[in-house]
Amino acid sequence: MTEDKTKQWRSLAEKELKTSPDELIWRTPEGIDVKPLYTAEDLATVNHLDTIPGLKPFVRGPRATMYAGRPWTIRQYAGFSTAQESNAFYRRNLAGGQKGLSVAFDLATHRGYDSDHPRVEGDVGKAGVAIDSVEDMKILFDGIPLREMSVSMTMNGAVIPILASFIVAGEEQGCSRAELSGTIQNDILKEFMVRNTYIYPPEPSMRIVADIIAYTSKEMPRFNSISISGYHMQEAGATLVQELAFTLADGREYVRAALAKGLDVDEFAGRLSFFFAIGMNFFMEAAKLRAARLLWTRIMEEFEPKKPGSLMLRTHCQTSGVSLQEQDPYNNVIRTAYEALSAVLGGTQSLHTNALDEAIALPTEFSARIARNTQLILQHETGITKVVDPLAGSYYVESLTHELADKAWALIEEVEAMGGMTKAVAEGLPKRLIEEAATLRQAKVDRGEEVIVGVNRFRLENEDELDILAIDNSAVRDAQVKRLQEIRRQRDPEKVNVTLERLYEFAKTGQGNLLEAAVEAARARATVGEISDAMRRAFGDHAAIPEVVNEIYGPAYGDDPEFSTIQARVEDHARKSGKPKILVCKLGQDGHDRGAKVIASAFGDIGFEVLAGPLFQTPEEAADLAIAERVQIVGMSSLAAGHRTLAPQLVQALRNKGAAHVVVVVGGVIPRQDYQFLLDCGVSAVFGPGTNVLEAANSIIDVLEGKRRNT
Ligand code: MLC
Ligand code: 5AD
Repeated sequence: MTEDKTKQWRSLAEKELKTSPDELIWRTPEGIDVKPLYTAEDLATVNHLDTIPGLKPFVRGPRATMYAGRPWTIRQYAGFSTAQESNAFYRRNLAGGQKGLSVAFDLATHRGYDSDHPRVEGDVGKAGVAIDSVEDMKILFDGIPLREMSVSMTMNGAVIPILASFIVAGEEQGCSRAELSGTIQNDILKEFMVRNTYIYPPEPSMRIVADIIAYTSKEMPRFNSISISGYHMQEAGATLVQELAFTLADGREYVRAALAKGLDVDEFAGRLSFFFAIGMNFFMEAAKLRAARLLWTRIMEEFEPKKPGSLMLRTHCQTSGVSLQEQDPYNNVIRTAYEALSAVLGGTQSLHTNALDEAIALPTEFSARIARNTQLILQHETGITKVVDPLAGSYYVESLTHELADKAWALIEEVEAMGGMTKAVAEGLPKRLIEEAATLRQAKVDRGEEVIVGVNRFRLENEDELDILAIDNSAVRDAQVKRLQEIRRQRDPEKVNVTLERLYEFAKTGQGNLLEAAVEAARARATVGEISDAMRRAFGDHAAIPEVVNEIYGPAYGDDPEFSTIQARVEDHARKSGKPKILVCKLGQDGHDRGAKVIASAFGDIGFEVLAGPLFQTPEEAADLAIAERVQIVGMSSLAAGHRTLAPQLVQALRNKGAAHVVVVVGGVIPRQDYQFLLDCGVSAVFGPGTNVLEAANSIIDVLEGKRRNT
């Protein structure tokens, strides 16, 4: 468009609007100003336009033919209860058109505890499948030929015992490790930042990552050694620029760790893979994937690989969990469909579409089918697979691709100036930035500035109850404990000891490959917990210090009377009865702490005295802390379904210790079906998904002032 035409457009627009079209500019959380009109002029400085798919810098896709040659892999992340139940679920899903597997493990497994460990009582079989040994792993893949099926395993903390058990299960199924195809997440840096299923301190954890890359690059040529993940950053509240930048900076750090092992870059780079979230900002998400490929090529060129495949970013995507809501849950099908379309327009290699009951529970047979069908319909009915990168050349999308890449690159350089991602993580930079973004967003949602249909606008008067998947975790635990006892009875203890000692020596001395040693231990039927403990002895446990950002939530309200009213109420309460003090705690192995952090931060701004408890407490430990710190309220945040076990235990622990006066409230992913149960157990209020923070603060003051016993 010529300058003249642009001028003409501005004047037309002004006439329509009766104000400047600049008023329509949308400033996104990324700090990108999205204009109402893009033209060829916006592409003048964009230099990636003349590229083709399959060739560097791969903006248009890693493959020449993309979905026209082979559609993306429909790979639904799933796992719950026992290995038998998950296996049956997988088989039904595969029969229904799913193409690859993606295993979700329970949190006990993630954190390297066997199911009979006292710290994991509320977690066994809840957020994923319980796997204690090779025997469980064999059941998990019973009747699923591992030679043919590519299997992703989301595992980071206990990555050594899990990958070792998988390798042995493959062998015992008659599939050599060289034939195994799939992906192991093995991305520890983002665990320290946002996901929190780490076990060991950062340094030995980075060695584990490098040992796995070294082992798989030599022994398992079809296996992706890592899935460098931004997904959890976005889930924790990161902007797309932060997600992009920190993920790629993590990738660069892993490449350096592998090179430090003496590997040649071309030996392993082609098997690095990525994982991104796809949220509701439709075009920007597609542009993000295009920008990610562009930037990864730029980063990898520094290492001067010879193989083109070493420059290529291949990724899995998952539609956004946080974008889905408890309220009016069928809306989630629509959200997920748009997000899936965006992922596909961005050129993902593999995709998980979330189920409509995401905000409440794990998928049921029904919700999993609808989620899967969302992809099947995209692949088979829309014609979208027939053309490669159909958004190429769009003024808007190309411009966004360029701008996201620029902004992310600046942040990557910032990380580099700090000495790389391990240092940036140790100094807490990414975590802080992400938590600030999360808190800011919560304020925007609470104020209604960001619209969520069915939650802060167009809310239903009455909601129908949804059938959800309930897991009886004591039954799962009993079954697991039985099998553990059987394994311990049948195995050769001498062999177990010898292999575990060898692993310990490798861990202690820095010599040898940890995965190689763990494969021997797993073959001797050492359990996930025992293999993890052998390394714990050498490495120790990592304990993070909880920090809370402040002055983000309050200022986002400016002088909005809604905020000042509750602030004044809390002040008034403080004058009469002392400043209300709340312990925000996380119990069990549930490390999803975005909600807890946002609450801690917002409540601080509102006028509460806030104490953020450490992760992974037992109910007893939280009660002790509450008493020692003389809090009036304990707010338990639960996102991993442990609330039915852990909340009553917390109430009981406080009572046993003579602190029945301490008010317990529970927030997070709590199905409505469980509210009455929790209230009957002595919980004073329950705050489900979509709760407005100011309303929650108000109800807590109500409870303290005896005006209300529950919500
Ligand atoms: C692909 N192929 C083609 C082609 N497209 N061949 C010819 N023409 C085309 N157009 C080939 C590829 O080269 C490859 O072979 C094979 O087909 C498979 O394609 P792919 O693109 O590699 O797909 P896939 O095997 O599905 O691998 C995708 C991946 C991988 C590289 C992104 O890492 C993956 O599956 N990741 C999934 C991760 C995951 O499920 N994570 C869940 C996280 S949930 P070859 O021989 O080259 O391999 C989570 C939540 C939580 O984290 O917190 O708990
Ligand atoms: N089964 C299916 N989906 C799961 N998720 C987490 N655990 C499971 C599971 N066991 C999905 C949810 C969540 C994201 C991290 O992964 O969508 O938001």
